[in-house]
Amino acid sequence: MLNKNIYLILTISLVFAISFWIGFNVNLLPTEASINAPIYDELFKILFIIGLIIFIGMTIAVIYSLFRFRKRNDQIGDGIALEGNLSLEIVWTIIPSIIVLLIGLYSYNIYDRMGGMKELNHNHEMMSSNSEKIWAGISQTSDNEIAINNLSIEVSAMQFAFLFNYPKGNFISGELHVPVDQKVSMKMESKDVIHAFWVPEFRIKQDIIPGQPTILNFTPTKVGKYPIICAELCGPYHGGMRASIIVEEESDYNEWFNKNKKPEVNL
Ligand SMILES: [Cu+2]
Repeated sequence: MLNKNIYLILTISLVFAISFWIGFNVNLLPTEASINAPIYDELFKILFIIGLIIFIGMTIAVIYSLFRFRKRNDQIGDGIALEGNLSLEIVWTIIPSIIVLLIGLYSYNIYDRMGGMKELNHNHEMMSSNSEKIWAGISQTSDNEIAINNLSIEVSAMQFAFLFNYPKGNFISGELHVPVDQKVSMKMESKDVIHAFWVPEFRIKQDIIPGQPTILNFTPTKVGKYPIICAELCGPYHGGMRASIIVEEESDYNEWFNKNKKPEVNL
């Protein structure tokens, strides 16, 4: 019996050790290209490790049972009838409840750190002219930070494209350009159905809803070109609804911005 317990403890320790090793050494996610990415990846790592512990543990239990409890030659008829095991049922209810509760609290904390719990209807620069209700979004920017740069962008989503309006430059672009290491604030509206703005490398995703503007703020941290993908099934060409975000050095961004800038038309 003692021997058996030692094997059990050893196996469980091994499952934990392997799961933690894989969790910390195998990266399944794309590059981390925004300040949200490392925060999000913390949560993913924890979920991945929990998943690995369950997956490896279950696989070992199934394979062990297949051999250990297989039908022997001298065994005929049915096995013994088992019915109920109160302590086992309590254990397998309490452990998952605790895990789910902790994941819930931790997710809340992660979402809060990403700016998901911030007040949305502050005097956002683009909205100061009308007191329009902002319905949802991820905010991590205060008004002052937005006012000092040109990075208030208006996103229009439609079947099946994204358009980016730069109000300060008075132009519209099909490609989203932003400078690295600066906060970007986007107000997003849909012209038809529900779409979603998703940049996997930034670990951000926000629905774009007709008639209900949403905002999305982010700070890119790595120069490069990343895909913008519509993440809400929005029609037959939903799969082709993609755009690109180009994160560039500030000087390159300014050059691009000034090249596209149109003079203000005073009527
Ligand atoms: Cu779409």
